[in-house]
Amino acid sequence: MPGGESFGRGFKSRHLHLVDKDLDLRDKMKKIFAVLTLMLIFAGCATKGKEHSTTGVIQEVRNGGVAVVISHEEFPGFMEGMTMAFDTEKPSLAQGLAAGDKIQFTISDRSGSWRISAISKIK
Ligand SMILES: [Cu+2]
Repeated sequence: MPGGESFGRGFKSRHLHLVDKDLDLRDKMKKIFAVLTLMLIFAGCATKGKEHSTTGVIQEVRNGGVAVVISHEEFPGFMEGMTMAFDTEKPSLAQGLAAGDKIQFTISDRSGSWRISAISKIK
């Protein structure tokens, strides 16, 4: 039937159009995902929340406690485990601490930079 054929063609071309749009959208999503991934890599540490605590091992105490390099466990929902340097709010916080010490510590957001606000030895 002629009517049926034209209905069939119409449906087919409309269907192909939808598939094209899907591919286009998937392509855009891939690009957006790639950009987001790069942003996360460059950001390194996200800045959500005001305080995070975890445990770690001191690798180095720098400048009499101005900064401490810590091999830290994950900050749940904030930062994966890694070795990195943290500034302290005050050098006295790191008093008595040395490389190899196991610690529990807290970092606090101080106008955009994360600093150690509490740190103590654990066994
Ligand atoms: Cu880190």
